[in-house]
Amino acid sequence: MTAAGEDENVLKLLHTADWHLGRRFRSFPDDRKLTRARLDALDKILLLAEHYMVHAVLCAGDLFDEPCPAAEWWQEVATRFAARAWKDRPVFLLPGNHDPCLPDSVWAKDHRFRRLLPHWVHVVDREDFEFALPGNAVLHAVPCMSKSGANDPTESIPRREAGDERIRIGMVHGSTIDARDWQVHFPIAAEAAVLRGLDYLAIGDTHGFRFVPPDRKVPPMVYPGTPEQTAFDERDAGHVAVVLINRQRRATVEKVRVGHWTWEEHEIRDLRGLRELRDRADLPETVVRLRLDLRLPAPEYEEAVRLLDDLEGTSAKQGRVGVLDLDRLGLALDASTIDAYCTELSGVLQAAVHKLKAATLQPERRAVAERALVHLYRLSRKASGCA
Ligand SMILES: [Mn+2]
Repeated sequence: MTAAGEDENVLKLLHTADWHLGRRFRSFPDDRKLTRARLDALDKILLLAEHYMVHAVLCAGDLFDEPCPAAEWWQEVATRFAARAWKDRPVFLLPGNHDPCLPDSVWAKDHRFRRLLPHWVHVVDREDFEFALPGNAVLHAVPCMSKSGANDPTESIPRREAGDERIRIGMVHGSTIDARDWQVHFPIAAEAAVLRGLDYLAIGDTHGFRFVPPDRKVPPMVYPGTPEQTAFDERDAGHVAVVLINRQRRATVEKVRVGHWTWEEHEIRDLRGLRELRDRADLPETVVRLRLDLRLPAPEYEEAVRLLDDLEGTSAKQGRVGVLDLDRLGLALDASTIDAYCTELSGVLQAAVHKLKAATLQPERRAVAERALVHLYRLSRKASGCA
């Protein structure tokens, strides 16, 4: 039996990080969809905060991709905050290593961004930042003041004093010891939450949702990861953490999906794989890197080209994939059987087929020769009346 009210949550937080607003994705032909999606994620986060009726929103750094982002980014952020009629739900914005609190940065006290923010949005612009939260709780947050550093930011958080029964929340940005990324900036000790006497430590930097260390859930040290994935190698990106803390100061963490885009890499080695990919219903919300290792006889080659056009789109029609990084060079014509498909051509053109077939064996001429053979194949099909 638990005493009445023991399990009641007295503090609810939404913890997010690594928005990377303004980031470009130049390897994609239409990268603006991904760039804009980052602001849409902010809207979803704010709606989620209302849905869960959290007491505060913690934004643990790298909110902008650089310390001096273009005006369109900070103006939009300010507009989106100002659109919420929040009074008793403070938001805390922490500068990270991508967007450190430099004198000329967006976080500077005299920057227009600061003046556009509603009064309940607080920029953590000093190392001894402290803020009282409901439920007899306190937030200690430590910003990045430079792009790199060797100090553990949690060392700036005071340890729990004897007799201090408050819920203590920390927020920092940096790498933890077990981070896969070994170019470590602002290293954070895996035991920091225990050492500082924190009941929850909100961290930012790593883009996948993660507990640190993975097997310790109390007190939790959490990376929510980026709300909208930024690269193919990120695991478990696209979330925020909703944190519920009860009277006994015990925090439970719920991982909540907010990301719109799913990122996938595919290496296709047969036509069936390409057909299956084309027929998937979730492609509009998917970022696909597609590599091909296909050598096909003329009819299948033609089908593969049609499938790739469906996926990528043409001038006349929208592609099925939301954002596609496609390298068609991995699609090759198997020219060994081409004669059998070119029987309707005139003698002159059949001679051309033979010459081109030989040319496909020379690496530097292969691509051009294959394209020409495909044209001749189409001609032959037309002549046979089945085009
Ligand atoms: Mn970072």
